Amino acid sequence: SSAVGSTTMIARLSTLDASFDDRLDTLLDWEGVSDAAVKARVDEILADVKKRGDAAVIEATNRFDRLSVERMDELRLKPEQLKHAFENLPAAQRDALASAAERIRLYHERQKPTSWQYEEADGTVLGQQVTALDRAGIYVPGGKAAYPSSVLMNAIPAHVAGVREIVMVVPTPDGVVNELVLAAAHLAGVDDVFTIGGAQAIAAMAYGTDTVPRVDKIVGPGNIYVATAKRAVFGQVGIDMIAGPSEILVVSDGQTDPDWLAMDLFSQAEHDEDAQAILVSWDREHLDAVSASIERLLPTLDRESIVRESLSRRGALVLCQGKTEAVDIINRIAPEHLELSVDAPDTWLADVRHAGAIFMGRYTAEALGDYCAGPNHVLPTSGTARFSSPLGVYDFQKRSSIIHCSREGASALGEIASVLARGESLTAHARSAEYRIKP
Ligand code: HSO
Ligand code: ZN
Repeated sequence: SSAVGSTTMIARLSTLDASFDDRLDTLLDWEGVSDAAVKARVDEILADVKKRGDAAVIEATNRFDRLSVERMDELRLKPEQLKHAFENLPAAQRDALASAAERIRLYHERQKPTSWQYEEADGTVLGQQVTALDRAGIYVPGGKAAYPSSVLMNAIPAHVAGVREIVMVVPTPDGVVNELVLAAAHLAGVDDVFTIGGAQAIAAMAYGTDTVPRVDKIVGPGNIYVATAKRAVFGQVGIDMIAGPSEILVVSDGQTDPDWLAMDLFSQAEHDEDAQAILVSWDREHLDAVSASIERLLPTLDRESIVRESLSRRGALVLCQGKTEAVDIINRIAPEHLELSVDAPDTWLADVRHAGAIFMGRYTAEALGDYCAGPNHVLPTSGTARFSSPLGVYDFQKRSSIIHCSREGASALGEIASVLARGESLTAHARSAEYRIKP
């Protein structure tokens, strides 16, 4: 490899190295959040909120967020406050947020599944009816990880799905409110906002208190306390997923500007030190060029130290032998975000089996999808794209089966059911079915 490449702190891998598989596995290895001490503390908070409701929520909030409130209505925002936050944004922010919201809404409208029915020859009708959840709860982290874009991405699909009531919780440590988050909540159709966070907020939404309504599903990212609490209440309520650190895999054919690719890698790496950014190409000189761009651009970044840490811990520039190997790597990683920075990316699509979101061609920076292209940015991480999908309208709906037998149909099914029921020695089933058999 070149001299330029060797000065980079980002790992250089080649599929020809004997150690390639092991090194890639080590890079990908991510231990999900679980910590016995955290679990014990979270269980305590959950039990306290379950037992004492609002009083426990108020106490925990005062303690963790350094507040001194006495009543729950001090921790509740009115719809007018959300509207006010939106209207008072600088015009550029307001317009950008509104166009992002509109595009996200349009995209998710397409996802609405339809109810369906079909009729058999004897008049029996079978089908499926789709209904929305009554109440969804959206967790929004406080502090530096409070992304207004994530408010849109979590709440808009719920709204489009037809959820009757969308509750949002967002902690305000030291009483600091994030106006952009409130503005996004206004645009996304959030009904009720409570300024609470942590395990106490998850407990309040899962069990309900005198003030906080009990929800049917909780979505949204949070710290280890929030993730642990979500895991613990799962079953009582639905949850979306337990997200791992953000990841991007870029595949380049060598024809994209190396500076663009370096910045695409940075854009994920700047989320946090555990984020993962990997570039794969079969063009060695191109990898050298991207490596040089990384070195040159790194000192210009606002979040340089986070990016450096992320790239040196979990980043890699991978030299492969061609398209087939690149596709193998994609499907093995099952990345949250995949950029296909190649000519004719459409010809790759059929081979990509596992990826949360696929960004096609040189112009489609992941950042465009993170904010405003339309698709959701809540995506399966840590290889879970093998079995799960982006957050969407379907996460806020459920399906009921419909069976409507005609006289004839019931008779025909009665014959079958009777035999099967007797085989299971469930004779009340059998007799119930037999009553419907026409003499
Ligand atoms: N890339 C993040 C989403 C996000 N980016 C929010 C910027 N703001 C999800 O992986
Ligand atoms: Zn991002």
